[in-house]
Amino acid sequence: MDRKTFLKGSLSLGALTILPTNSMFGQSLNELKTDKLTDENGNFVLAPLPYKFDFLEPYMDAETVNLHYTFHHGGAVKGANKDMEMIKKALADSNMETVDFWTKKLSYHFSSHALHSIFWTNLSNKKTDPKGELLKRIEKNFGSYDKLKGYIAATSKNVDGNGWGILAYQPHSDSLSIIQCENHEKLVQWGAVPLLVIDVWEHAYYLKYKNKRADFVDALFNIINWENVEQRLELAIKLK
Ligand code: MN3
Repeated sequence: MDRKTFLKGSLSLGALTILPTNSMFGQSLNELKTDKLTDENGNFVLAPLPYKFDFLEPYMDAETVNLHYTFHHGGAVKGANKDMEMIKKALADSNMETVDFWTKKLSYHFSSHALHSIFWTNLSNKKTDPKGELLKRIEKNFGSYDKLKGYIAATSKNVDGNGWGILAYQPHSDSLSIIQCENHEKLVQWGAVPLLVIDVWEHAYYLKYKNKRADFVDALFNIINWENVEQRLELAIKLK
């Protein structure tokens, strides 16, 4: 297969991430029980936010959620669609240098879309704690829930510039691990399935927390939806 054929084939691959069933977030599920990132034509779509803008108050204020979802996540979706269009056009013109340019942009925009789609469902308006299989694995892989909290909080707070702290399932070792991500697409570990993603871009907290990223990360532990994380883990194990 030459490179052009390969790229054309890969355009239809929506790297879908998983979303659980039987939750309040069920409306964003598609028939594959994945996060809904694309429509039936393969265009990227912004799924409805699974709650109202003020749902996460007071830890995440309504204005931040509105701007974050509408313009940052929404902007990534628009960007990814444009990138895809430009790649198709450049392929049709056999202009591979231009393909490279837009592919890089697509990596950034698509990764933003995928991570934000998980992020919204990872949050809730009530405090939960990990239990069941998730808690068992947290204790096995990190020692305790408190230790995991410390690790993922530090990883998130210490991102250079904008990025994410991520709790992921590693199918190769059947274990949980913590990944630090810069921007949306750097330091990626192929194969890892993100279960919990913590957005530490300034747009996620600056209106309310100003320059206090650490306070924002600590506050997030009041609204993490551990049930969603557990459902994502169960599905990741099943799909292994
Ligand atoms: Mn963000």
